[in-house]
Amino acid sequence: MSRPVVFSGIQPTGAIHIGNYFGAIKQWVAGQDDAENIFCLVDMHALTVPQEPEALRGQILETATVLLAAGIDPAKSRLFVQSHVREHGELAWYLSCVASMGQMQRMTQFKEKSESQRGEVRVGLFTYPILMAADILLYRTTQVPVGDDQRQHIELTRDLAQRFNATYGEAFVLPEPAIPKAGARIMGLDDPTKKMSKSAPGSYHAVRVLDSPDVIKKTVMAAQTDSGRDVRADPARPGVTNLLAIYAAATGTTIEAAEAHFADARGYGDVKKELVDILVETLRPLRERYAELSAVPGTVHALLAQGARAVRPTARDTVDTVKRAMGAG
Ligand code: AQP
Repeated sequence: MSRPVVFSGIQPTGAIHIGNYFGAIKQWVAGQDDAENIFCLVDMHALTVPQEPEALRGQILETATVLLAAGIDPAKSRLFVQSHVREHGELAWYLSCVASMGQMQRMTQFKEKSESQRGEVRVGLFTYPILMAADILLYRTTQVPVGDDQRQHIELTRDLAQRFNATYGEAFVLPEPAIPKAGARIMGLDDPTKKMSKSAPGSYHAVRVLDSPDVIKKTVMAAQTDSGRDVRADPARPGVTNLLAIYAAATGTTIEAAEAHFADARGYGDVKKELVDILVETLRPLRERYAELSAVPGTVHALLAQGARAVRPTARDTVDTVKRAMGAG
């Protein structure tokens, strides 16, 4: 039996926060021995909304360094930048000649994302799911860990692969969506009704994984909670529920265990203080490793180049198969 091939992407759209870390990166690091893992910094996806070029370049390097510092091991997994492997864009074109407008117009995330765009909406935002399908299909991926918001895109990927295989002959493996193991959904600290997000404004919105202990303290102590004292998870009290979720994620326990732990707390202040200490200690090794990696210029770029070289033959082979099957070239 060959090992599963797992493709995961992350957008270099801002500083990595504890939502990305507990919800995704920690799981990615832990699963490196279970599958053939491909981790892709999807910079071309980031460009579907306006980006400042210098900032984007910096964020690509920072995100890659954070992933390595968090424990993504280039000896076990592939880590590379999407735009370094030109087959992503190439396959996206061929797939866009298979996808129908009707199919694309049914993508609900486009409707949501385009509404939040001030000014004009780019065509790339509309065709984004085709590029995502290309990312996945290039590597004969068998599993894609995704949250609910991405399910429809995996369905589209499967539909495109099926349609292609039926029309032109077997070229693609059909991927399955995989529910990430206990991936906590962390909410914004300034507004616990909204998902913690890299691109959300406000310095008190998120704890970023590279924040200093001092900044972590300020951010957590300022977290929005209600006026109660009872430390219990409750949909009517999203602030304290979020603090408990972060505590559970950081300590590797459940929300119920977190509630039991804080049963004698004198109020939310106690929870916040303990959470500060735990987050500072949990993130300390990552911060230290980040500083080590950054101290040797060129290290991360070299690892990213190595990752791109390692995945490229498979990507090229897939695109050549597709071109041949369609009669191009
Ligand atoms: N708040 C969150 N809680 C748990 N998991 C989260 N992830 C993101 N936010 C949370 C997970 O992190 C991985 C990488 O995310 P992404 O860069 O592909 O896109 P995203 O979900 O759009 O992340 P952000 O932080 O919200 O970025 P922006 O602001 O650019 O949209 C994914 O596995 C995601 O589930």
